[in-house]
Amino acid sequence: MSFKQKIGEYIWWNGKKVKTEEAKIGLFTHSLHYGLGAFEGIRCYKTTDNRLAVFRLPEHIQRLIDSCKIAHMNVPYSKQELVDACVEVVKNSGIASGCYLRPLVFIGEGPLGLYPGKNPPIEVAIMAWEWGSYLGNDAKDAGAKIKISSYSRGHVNSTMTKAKLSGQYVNSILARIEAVENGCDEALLLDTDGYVSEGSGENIFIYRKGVLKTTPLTSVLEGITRDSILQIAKDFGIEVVEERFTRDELYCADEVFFTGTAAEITPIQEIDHREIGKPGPITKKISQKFFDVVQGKDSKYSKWLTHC
Ligand code: PPE
Repeated sequence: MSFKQKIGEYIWWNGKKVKTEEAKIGLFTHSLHYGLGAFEGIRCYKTTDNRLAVFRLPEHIQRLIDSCKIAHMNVPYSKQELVDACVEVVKNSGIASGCYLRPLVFIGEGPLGLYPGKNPPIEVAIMAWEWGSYLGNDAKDAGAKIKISSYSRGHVNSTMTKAKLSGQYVNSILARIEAVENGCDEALLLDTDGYVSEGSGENIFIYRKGVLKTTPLTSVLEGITRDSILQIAKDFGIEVVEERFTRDELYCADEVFFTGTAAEITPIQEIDHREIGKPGPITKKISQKFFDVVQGKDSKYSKWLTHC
């Protein structure tokens, strides 16, 4: 394996501590062929008191369990066991500066064919690695350049929006490739009715006429960062609404930003060659608070941190 980022030394695999470089799967792994698998992305931060804390860990594990239920995958571990396993992976990772955790539930080796059978072999692995700025440092500081994708977010009867399923990310990957090959940092997908949906791996917020707006949950992943930002904004007394909006409203917004575990808060400076501008005051205020919260600087939100 050759990675640019630092990879955690051990993974957790079906209840066991395994050296990352020794963890291998076979070519008959069902999920590798058909994409029925579920995953999470969770960040662990170094806090001001020099400890490590995982951000909203129980909420991420609950979403993983929900994803697996939607996908007919019976996870043979309890929520608490998976929470404990994530903490163990952080401790065994050898990464002291904070890391990204990737729990993955998939169907292991067995007979191929679309019907996975009544009791397919369910595998659970949790990996860790260091993940810097998702869309690059320039995008994080000055703002990302994005484009509306020619690909739509799947219809709600084809994309299970409450599930973070591996196969659903083909749509995101195609959109991301298209955006990058057109000189942008990220894609923004519309839903099948033509309304703004989400980025390939992020939820979106706009600030316009004194109101902070994000899309309703119908066509998007129920982002945990999205939920955190809604709570932080409400606590600041900012008016927030969750409603559908169109791409032209986006062009006219005063501020636009993405939220996501990997993307954290990424300001957006340009959409389809229309300038939004440098990160604005609301984006900065919310972003500052978010980074204070994840580093344990604001005790009001300490319930969101699981110390390792
Ligand atoms: N929408 C999508 C499609 C999505 O993949 C993510 C997370 C979000 C919204 C934001 O959700 P949350 O992380 O709970 O705030 N995308 C994950 C995977 C990124 C990847 O490239 O891999 C992530 O940010 O961890």
